[in-house]
Amino acid sequence: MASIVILMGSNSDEEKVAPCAEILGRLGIDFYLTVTSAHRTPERTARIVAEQEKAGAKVFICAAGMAAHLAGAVAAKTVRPVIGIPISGTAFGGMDALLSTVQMPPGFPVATVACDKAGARNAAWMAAQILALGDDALRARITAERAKMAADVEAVGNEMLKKYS
Ligand code: RP5
Repeated sequence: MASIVILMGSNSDEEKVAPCAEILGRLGIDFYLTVTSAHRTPERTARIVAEQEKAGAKVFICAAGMAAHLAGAVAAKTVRPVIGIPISGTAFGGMDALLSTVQMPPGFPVATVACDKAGARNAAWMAAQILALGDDALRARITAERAKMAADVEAVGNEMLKKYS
């Protein structure tokens, strides 16, 4: 059973979504990852949401570019939290996907993160934090990862001090 479902609109999104999977793996969280499109395969999208919700999925993460309706289409089919990652790569530099993902009608929220890899990373952290509401061991792992990030900043800060003093 996968706690998290990661969906992307096309395999052309894979490289930008990969950091999401990498972080969930590092945190020891099971995930289900596949390609499905709000427009090209609407029935497949609805079927995956129903099947994965039945199998125990708790959070859906959806990445799409252009007229990015995948997260919204998933939000229409579940009351589980849906996190949206807008993917850039068009003449509009991701603004099209950002607005398509974030501008949901009231009652059907999509928690929208930044575009591309930065957003993919935060989608993983946000999903993990949601799961950690009911999982103390996971919360401890997230806290430990934050301590590592703080130590890394401390280390590079000290390097800079040495370099410029
Ligand atoms: C979106 O259209 C996908 O999420 C992708 O970002 C974009 C282009 O898809 P491809 O034409 O590369 O398959 O639906």
